[in-house]
Amino acid sequence: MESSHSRRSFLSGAAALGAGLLLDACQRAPETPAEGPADVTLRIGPVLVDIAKDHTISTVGYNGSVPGPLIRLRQGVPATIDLFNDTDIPEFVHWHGLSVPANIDGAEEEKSLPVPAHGHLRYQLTPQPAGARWVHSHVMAMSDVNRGTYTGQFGFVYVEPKSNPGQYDQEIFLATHEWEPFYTTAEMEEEPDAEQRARMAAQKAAQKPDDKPNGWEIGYQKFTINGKCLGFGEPVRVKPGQRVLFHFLNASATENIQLALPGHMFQIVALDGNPVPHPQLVEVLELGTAERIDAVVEMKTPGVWILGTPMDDDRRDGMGIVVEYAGQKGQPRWIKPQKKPWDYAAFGETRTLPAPDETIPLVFGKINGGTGAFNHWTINGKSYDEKAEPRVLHMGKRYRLIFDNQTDDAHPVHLHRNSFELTNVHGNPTAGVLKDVVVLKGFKKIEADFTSSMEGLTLFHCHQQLHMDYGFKLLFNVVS
Ligand SMILES: [Cu+2]
Repeated sequence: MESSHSRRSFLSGAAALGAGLLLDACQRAPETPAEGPADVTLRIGPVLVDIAKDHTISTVGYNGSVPGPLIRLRQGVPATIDLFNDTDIPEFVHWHGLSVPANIDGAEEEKSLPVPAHGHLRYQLTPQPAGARWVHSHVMAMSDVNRGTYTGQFGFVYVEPKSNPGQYDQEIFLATHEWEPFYTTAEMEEEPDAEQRARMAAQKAAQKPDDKPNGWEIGYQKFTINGKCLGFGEPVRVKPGQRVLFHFLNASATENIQLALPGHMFQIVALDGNPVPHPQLVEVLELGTAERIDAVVEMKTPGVWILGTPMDDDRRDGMGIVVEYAGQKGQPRWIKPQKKPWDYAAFGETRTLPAPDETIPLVFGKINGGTGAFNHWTINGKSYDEKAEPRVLHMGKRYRLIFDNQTDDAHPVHLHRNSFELTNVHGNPTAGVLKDVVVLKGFKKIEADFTSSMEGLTLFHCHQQLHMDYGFKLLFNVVS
């Protein structure tokens, strides 16, 4: 799925379609023919992925490939979507980062239409906003690490803007994913800063003797970019002097990652598909689960390089891809990058934002599961309860979400069907950075504003699958 400026053939009919088609959820048996060809067809089914030499993963994917096909849509141009499910379980196909009605957003909590087991679902979708979006399974996995985002059900959705600046010579889509998950008691924590250390010590001091220890975490055996371990797939082929636009997607179920390309800097132009006010040059990218980064790299250090994670073990287990300049040979090189904290606010601007109409504090908590069990997660003291009434929000009102992480874990939190504007990151005011996922590191606070222009159920949750499955969800209902 690397590159291609041309649109895929299955989209050729998109422009010709009128906007008059209504939602048509046939949900009939697959043998019932759909009327007219669809612009996008996704078939959910078993797939074998050759991730390395003599190493094949058996999973579920879209259209027999992992990642699924690159879906190019045009901003504001309605597209007919056909979803087929060749598996034995109902699926939800979530359009991540797109503003679509709740019934086609692909989340059970929002009462979206499922793709029935061995069934079919057809509807029309108007792609908004432009930029790097993606599609993935949104089923709960709970203790079954062969479901939901642990599988190969993910793919890029690129919504082409009405006008494209196109300041690049080559466009490359790269999606990371991990395989062969296992339960572990090891916590993968970054080195804490002074504030985090103090908060951890205070939390430890407040522990009672009968408090349970940390429950299960997830580890992985294999790491891939575009379904291949480092060195197994085709390299990214570049020429000296080229400007290459990389679209990165962290399609992990649970991991927040870093990526670097020795000898090169990333000019970050968009976060979660949205252009940033202040593009910055960075050496190391940081992507929480479900985040996207668009970055331009000037190819001016000829050689054969590893674009990969700075985590030596994970890179050895596959997290990387070779970048090869034309005419260059030899072993791909890796140089450890400098450590520098990731700062969303570096891409923002200083501008006074309108005061919100309402402020919504969201305090994240953890209830340790204990040995051999799962931790539970809370928002404002409560785990998700499907019987609880959703919190009512009003269309057109500006809401300020105050994410307050009172745990030592990092949480990539996601709001469905909307983008939010970061207004404060770790105490520093900012503006202009629009995202749909933001990572709350241990004990950190971030504020973000959003104004919903669409009514209906809107899910907020941690994108770490294990956290989402065990309570880290909250449902809003936007009314006019
Ligand atoms: Cu989380």
